[in-house]
Amino acid sequence: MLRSLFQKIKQGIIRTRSAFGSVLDLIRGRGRIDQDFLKELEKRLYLADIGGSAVATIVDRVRQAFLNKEIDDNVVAFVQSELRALLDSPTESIRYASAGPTILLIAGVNGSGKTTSIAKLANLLKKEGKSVLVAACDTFRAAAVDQLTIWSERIGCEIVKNQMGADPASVAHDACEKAKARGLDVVIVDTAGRLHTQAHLMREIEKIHRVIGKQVVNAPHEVFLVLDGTTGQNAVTQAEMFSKSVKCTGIILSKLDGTAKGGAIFMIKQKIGLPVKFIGVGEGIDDLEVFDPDNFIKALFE
Ligand SMILES: Nc1nc2c(ncn2[C@@H]2O[C@H](COP(=O)(O)OP(=O)(O)OP(=O)(O)O)[C@@H](O)[C@H]2O)c(=O)[nH]1
Ligand SMILES: [Mg+2]
Repeated sequence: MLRSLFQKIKQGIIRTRSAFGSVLDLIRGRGRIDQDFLKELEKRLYLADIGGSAVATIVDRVRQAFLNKEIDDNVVAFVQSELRALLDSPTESIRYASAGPTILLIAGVNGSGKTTSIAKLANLLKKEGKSVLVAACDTFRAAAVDQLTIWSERIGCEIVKNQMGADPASVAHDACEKAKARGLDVVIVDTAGRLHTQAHLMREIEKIHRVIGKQVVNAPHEVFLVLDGTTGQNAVTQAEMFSKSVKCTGIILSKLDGTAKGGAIFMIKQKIGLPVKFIGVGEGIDDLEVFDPDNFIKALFE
């Protein structure tokens, strides 16, 4: 089971792995740690999209460790542990309510992968034996409600929805009511894509947040920002902007399967300080993984 999960992550980040493979090739093929080697290391780490400041830190540390004779043959292990240090220690993937339903609010820009990630997450939680309700609070487009309806039927989870154009906060309200009345475990709230510059839409999500908070104590228990992994550094900028309006508690990094820019995961922690909780590695219902930093690093270099 564990092994197959690891294989899946490896497969899911195959293009990012090739970017890191070039770092590995360099280290394995090196003569000695000299100026040329450090320059080339810097270049290849940079191309792996881990971000300028992280690259500088790592290259400095390798230089220093070599001068102090802390490393010799174990450069790969050293670089790996430096990369690992840039990520969080593993946390609970979801902070659950101590009593009553746990409410997860999902936010992000247009097309980042919110609805698909919600379906995958609902599926994952359902497999763990939890009762899940999804709330179709993207009432902006009829197709958005349809998309979530189809997923909910496929997964076999509850859905609360209304017509297109209905007040998203009222859908969120009804979803919380239903979850309380029925004793459901988790509510996942879908929202329309928005940019932080769209003030009215930001006010709308703040309202959803407020209404949920009135319905359920301490809710929403998590606000996950869905970032499109294929956008690399842009994802970081997006997150910085977004968190100015809505207080997010974690990141779902989607579409890692389609990109060589998965190194951006290192920047997210440094620049935004939010933990990556889940990674999306495909369009299928099972293509969401709890983000495990140790496995991620291992997969990058294997
Ligand atoms: N390859 C791949 N595709 C993904 C992943 N997650 C989402 N997608 C695709 O990205 C596209 C957009 O996904 P949605 O879930 O509709 O995105 P959204 O954020 O809900 O979009 P809006 O509601 O329009 O803002 C779809 O074609 C998904 O199949 C992933 O992890 N890997
Ligand atoms: Mg959507």
